[in-house]
Amino acid sequence: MQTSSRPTAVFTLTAAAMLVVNAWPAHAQDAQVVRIAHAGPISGAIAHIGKDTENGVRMALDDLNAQGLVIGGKKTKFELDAEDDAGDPRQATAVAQKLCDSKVAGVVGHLQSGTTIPASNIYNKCGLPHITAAATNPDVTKRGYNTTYRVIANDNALGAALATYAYDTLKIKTVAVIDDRTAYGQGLADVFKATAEQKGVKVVATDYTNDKATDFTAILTRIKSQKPDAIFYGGLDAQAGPMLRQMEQLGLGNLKYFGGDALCTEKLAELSSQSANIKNVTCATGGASVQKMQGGAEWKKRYDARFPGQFQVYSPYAYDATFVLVDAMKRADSVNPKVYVPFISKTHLKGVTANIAFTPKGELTTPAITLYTFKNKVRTELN
Ligand code: ABU
Repeated sequence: MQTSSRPTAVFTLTAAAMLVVNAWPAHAQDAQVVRIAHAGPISGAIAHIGKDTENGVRMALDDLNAQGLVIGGKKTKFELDAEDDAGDPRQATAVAQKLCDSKVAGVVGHLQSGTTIPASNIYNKCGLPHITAAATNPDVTKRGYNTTYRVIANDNALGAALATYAYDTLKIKTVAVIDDRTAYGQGLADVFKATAEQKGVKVVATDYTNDKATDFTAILTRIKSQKPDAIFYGGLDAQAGPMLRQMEQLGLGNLKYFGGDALCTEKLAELSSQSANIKNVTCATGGASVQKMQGGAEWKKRYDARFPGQFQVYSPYAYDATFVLVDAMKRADSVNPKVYVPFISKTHLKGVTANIAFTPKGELTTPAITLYTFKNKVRTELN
């Protein structure tokens, strides 16, 4: 507001109130608070993964606030709006609507494919951009919404890399495939199966569970009779942990075990009750290992100091996703989604995880994959 428009000596009640507002120091009038949301499961069986991802956003907002950014001529302070979708598609759409209505400036989320896909329709309708740091089903970006982006490799890359390693390196000839019937688990299992079969691996059994199950003895007993070399599991660490333990108990501790990023967590050994079977795991994540990320080692040191023992997988991607949103705001010189959304597709950002640029559909232009196993019960990079 221009100084010349300030009232000076008019003593009606309205004018007096205006005087108070306009008497604020100029720098305070030029400040704005911008809310960025994280949406993911902060309760339930994979709350540890959701919390890690939320931590990434929190750390990014602290770092951005330390920069004292001025956007649209206003000193900008970012605040986190932390939302729990409990890993439930219906709760996720309710969260998405709430974030649209409350006019946050952008969203990092959701974490799971089954929550991200329905939520993305709502964000697109209200023009609110969201960037997932974790949901890997290819369908997340299939509709080509200009409000949906992903900063991690998708399941086409993860499933194919795992099947190729199983056949080419570990010489697996037969495999049993289990999935949890989620958009992620089923989709990843389908890609693994298709690539494995193409290579000549025989799929001797397919079976299903769900993302709440804890007892897999019936499935594993059925699979045992087929004598596979390996099991592929499309699902989360909350199921993979007990499954690995039960495999050992049923005499299947000699089988190789494959899975994607959602079971490739620091917590898998603990969830398997420290099963010796964890050494048979090969899992894949959709990016470089944190030690090999361009800013990873220094970033991880800061993360561990701030959130001791909480690192799982996705926090560096969530950190970068937050920076992608704010980088677009800076280039647009606006925190209004309607103004800055078109700038996201033109991102060229040197992130912690990688140099980030997007395809027209909102996927990374150069996604990477890393394979891991567990040595001495610690997640250890293979390639
Ligand atoms: N990418 C693993 C996280 C779970 C999901 O995509 O559903």
